[in-house]
Amino acid sequence: MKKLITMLSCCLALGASASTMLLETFEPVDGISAGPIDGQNGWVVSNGTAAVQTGVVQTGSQALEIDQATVMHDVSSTNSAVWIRFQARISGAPTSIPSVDNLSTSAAFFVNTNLHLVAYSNDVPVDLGVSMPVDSWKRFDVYCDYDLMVWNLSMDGTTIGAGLPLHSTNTTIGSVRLSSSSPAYVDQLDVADHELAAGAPDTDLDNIPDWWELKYFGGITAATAASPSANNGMTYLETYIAGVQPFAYDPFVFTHAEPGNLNWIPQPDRLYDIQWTPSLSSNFTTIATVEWPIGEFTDTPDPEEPTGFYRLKARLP
Ligand SMILES: [Ca+2]
Ligand SMILES: [Ca+2]
Repeated sequence: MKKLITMLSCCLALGASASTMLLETFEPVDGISAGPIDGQNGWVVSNGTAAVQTGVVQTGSQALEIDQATVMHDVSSTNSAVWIRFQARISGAPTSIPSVDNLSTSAAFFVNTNLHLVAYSNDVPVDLGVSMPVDSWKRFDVYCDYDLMVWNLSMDGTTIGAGLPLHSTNTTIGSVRLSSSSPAYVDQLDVADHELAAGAPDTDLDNIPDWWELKYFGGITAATAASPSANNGMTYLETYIAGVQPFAYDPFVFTHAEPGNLNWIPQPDRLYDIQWTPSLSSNFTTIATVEWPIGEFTDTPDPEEPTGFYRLKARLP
C-alpha cells in the first residue's frame, strides 16, 4: 500500500501524506468522543493507547494525547503533491528516538533526546539544529512532492528543512502516522492535495510560497517573482496566484455556461474580482469580489445594458 508517514514522536517523527483528504479536529462536532481514539473516524492505534482528552488543546475543546503508542490513519490521493499541517506539543524530552524502518515511508521527522528536530533525508536522520520547545504548541507544515521526490518541513511558518530527499517507493501518500514514547499532543491535522489556506511558508517573503518555488525552480527561494514567465506574459508571481503553469501557455479559464453565470477553479486564499465593461473600448469596473473556496458568480441582468464583457482578476488578500 502507498504510504506516507507523519510520525509525531516525542519524538515527533513525521512521515507525511493530499481536496482535503483528512481534516481531523478531534472535536465532538466532527464525531470524536473523549476517550480512546482507536476505531473513531478511521483512526487505528497500535503499540499502546492514545486518547482524546480535554485538558490540553490547541483548538476547540479536545485534542489527541499519544503516550507510548502509534496512531495511524489511511489517506489516499491521486495527486503527486501533498500538504500536511498539524499542531503538536510535547511534554518533555523523549527517552529514545524512534526507528523508522518502513521502506515505503516517504517523509519522517522526530524530536530527539536533546529536543532537536531531526528529519529523514532519504534513510538518513539529519539534525536540523532547531529545538522543539516543551509544553508549547507548534504548527508543523509538511510539503511532499512525489514527482521531484523531495519534501519540506516548517515549524510555525518557518521552513527548517527544504528540498529533503524523499524516500518512497510510492507515487503518492497512503497514510499518516504519529507516535510518541512520552506524553505528546496533536490537534488540527489537515492533509490535502492542494495548498492549505493561510500561512504557507514563504522564506523570501515574495508572496510565492516555498513549495511552489521548490516545485518549479528546484529551491525554496529560487523563483524571481517579478520575472516574466513563458505563460502569456504573466510574471511568475501572477502564474502562482492564478494557479497556472509558469513554463508553458496555460490560460486561466473561466466558463460562462449561462448568461451572467461565471465558473472557475479557485485557488486557496485567493480573492477574485469580477469585472465588467459594456464594450472593450471602455474600462472594466469591478462589480463584485468573491473569496476562495467560492469559484462561481451569478450576475444580475441589467435591461439597460444587455451585452458586455466579463473579466476575472485573481489576487492575494
Ligand atoms: Ca481540537
Ligand atoms: Ca517565496
